[in-house]
Amino acid sequence: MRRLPLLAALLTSLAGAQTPPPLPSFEGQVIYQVMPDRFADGDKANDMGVNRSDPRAWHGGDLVGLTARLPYIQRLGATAVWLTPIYRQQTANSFDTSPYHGYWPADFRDVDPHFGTLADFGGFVKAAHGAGMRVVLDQVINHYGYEAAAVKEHPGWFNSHAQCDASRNKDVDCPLAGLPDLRQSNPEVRALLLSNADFWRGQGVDAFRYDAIKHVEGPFLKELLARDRAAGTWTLGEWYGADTGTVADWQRAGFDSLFLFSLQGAMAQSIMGGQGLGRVAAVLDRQKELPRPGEVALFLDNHDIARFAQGSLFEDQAQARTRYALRALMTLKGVPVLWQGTEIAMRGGPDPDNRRDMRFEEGWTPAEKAVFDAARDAIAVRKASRALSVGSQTLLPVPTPLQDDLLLLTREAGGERVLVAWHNGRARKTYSVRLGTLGLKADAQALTRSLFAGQDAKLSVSGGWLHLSLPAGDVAVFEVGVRR
Ligand SMILES: [Ca+2]
Ligand SMILES: [Ca+2]
Repeated sequence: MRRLPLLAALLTSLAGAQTPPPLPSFEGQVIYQVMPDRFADGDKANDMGVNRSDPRAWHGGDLVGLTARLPYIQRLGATAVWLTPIYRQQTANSFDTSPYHGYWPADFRDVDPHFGTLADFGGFVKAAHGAGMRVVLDQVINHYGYEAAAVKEHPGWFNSHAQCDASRNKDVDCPLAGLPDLRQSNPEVRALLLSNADFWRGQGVDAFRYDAIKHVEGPFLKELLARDRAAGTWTLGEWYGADTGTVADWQRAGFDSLFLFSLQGAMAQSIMGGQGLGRVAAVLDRQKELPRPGEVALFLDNHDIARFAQGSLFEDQAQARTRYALRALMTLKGVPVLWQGTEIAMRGGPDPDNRRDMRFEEGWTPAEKAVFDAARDAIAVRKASRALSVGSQTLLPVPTPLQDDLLLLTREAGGERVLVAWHNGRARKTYSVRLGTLGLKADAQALTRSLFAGQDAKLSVSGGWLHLSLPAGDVAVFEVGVRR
């Protein structure tokens, strides 16, 4: 009788050895981030306590409104939607702020009535999948809301003051912003959180964005990630401020992806702040440290930091540089994530000003429409090119005197090659660089224009030289025959 389980185990391991399941992947996807309360109001009947003139109050957006606006997101070209949390929230305000943002959960297995119902969420998932889009749902695993009933009902689920004081890892065992801090090593908490993931997976969710992983117990996270991976659920961790080394560590620990905050900071300083491109090159140069560089989440801004466009005093300059940054983002290896409104260069300072209500075509200025058109075009160019969407990426050694203003890289997949040029100069300029200096070989190539629409950028190759004519503050992509 004891031999049967052994035989079964042997057969299972043999089957496993034959076909290891592929790792969940979002390479080639473009994610659009939505905060449902601030996106689209499709049902006035659930607008309890809504006050749109108060940036800290509920604004009325909901799942029905989001579902109705899916064609907008699809027209932009995104292939996946990330929703910030939709859980049932604490009903009270804290710090004069309502829980419109979703990060103060009271019940992890229900939808807040402001957003609609679980059936509304099911309707959204069905519509998204019907449009060929994936759904990424925000999961909170570190805390409950301040006023959640569970805090009084299950005090043993939370780290006490004494446990926080005694801890050698305060990031993990002490409250984040004073929020009731879940003790994941408590068996009941562990079981609750693991089954929460199963519950939302059961609603058809394709991927989880895990909030505040810096503050969650590591052994629990690893167990959670192993279960997600086995179920085919892609995982995206938010480690606030993560650089390449942190992303690499957590990819090795089981996350498919983390947000690369260091690239966000470098792009804000270089592109919006007008500083040299050296910071960006320094981040991209570390790509080789990543176990899975194609999965890393790349972004310009999100709901926790000031808007990318806020980096300029002038609206026209902010729009021009956001267009430049959107094009830049679409040339990089990784998974681009666009926060609602960045595609029209929405402005706004730190929370809650960065969460202004989304505006659609009927409310745009011609300049905002132009930014949207450039974003849509850049996404389309990326998706049409295997090299840009999933190809390898090689940073080229630009001569030192040019490094502030010029960043060059190649993307390559199969026989398809493109050369990407980021130009940070304040004026149009022509560059001639020896191919040998860049580590490239090439046959002569007649004048080639950038793949991005409405852009006067040109490349040619002759006599061992690469010639580039680039507009001020912009990114161009060229199909090329150059080889490394
Ligand atoms: Ca509503
Ligand atoms: Ca914690």
